[in-house]
Amino acid sequence: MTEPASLSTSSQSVKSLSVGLQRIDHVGIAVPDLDAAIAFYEGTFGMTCAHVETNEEQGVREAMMQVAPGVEGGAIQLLAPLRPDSAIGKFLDRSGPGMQQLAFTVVNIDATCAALRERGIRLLYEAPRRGTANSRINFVHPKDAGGVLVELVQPAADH
Ligand code: V0V
Repeated sequence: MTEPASLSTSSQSVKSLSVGLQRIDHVGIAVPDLDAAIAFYEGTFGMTCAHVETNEEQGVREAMMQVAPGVEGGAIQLLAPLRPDSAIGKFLDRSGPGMQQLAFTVVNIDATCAALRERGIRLLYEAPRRGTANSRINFVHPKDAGGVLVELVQPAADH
C-alpha cells in the first residue's frame, strides 16, 4: 500500500529540515535554593539526583535529576544562582522560580548552530561553551524561539 501523498510529503520535509536534534535532554528550572529543591523533587516525586556541579562561567550551581531510572525517563536540571546578576539570578528576580529553559540533545552542536544560523536564528554564543558534565552548550535567544530559551547540548564523548 502506498502512503497518502500528504504524509510522505510531510515526512520528507521533516527529514530535510532536520538540524540534528536527538531528544529532549532536560527541562531547566530556576530555583533559589538548590539543596531545598533537590530535597523537594526527591521527596515529592521520587526523583534521583544524578549529578551536582558548580559552573562559575554560567553563574550557577546545578543538579541533574533523573525523572525515572535510566536516561529514557528524561531529566530536569535544577538551577540556582551563584550571583544576583547571573542569568538565573535575573530570571528569579523577574519571574520567580519556575521553568527557565528547554534543552535538546544534539549530535554535533557546531553543525546544529550553523544550520540554525542559516535560518536566521540567533545563537547566544559565537562558539559553544562548557555545560554540565563537560557537555558543549549554546542557546537560542528566547525572542527567536517563541519566548522559550532553547538550549542545545552535545554531551561529552564519554557520557
Ligand atoms: C529572558 N527572557 C526569557 C528568558 N530570559 N524568555 C524566556 N525564557 C527565559 N529564560 C526574555 C525577557 O523576559 C525579555 O523579554 C527578553 O528575553 C530579553 O531579556 P534580557 O533583559 O536580555 O534578559 P537577561 O539579561 O536576563 O538575558 C536573557 C538571556 C540570558 C536569555 C540572554 O538569560 C542568557 O544569557 N541565558 C543563557 C545562559 C543561561 O541561561 N545560563 C543558566 C543556565 P521582554 O521583557 O523584552 O519581552 S546554565 C546551564 O543550562 C547549564 C550549565 C547546562 O545546561 O549545562
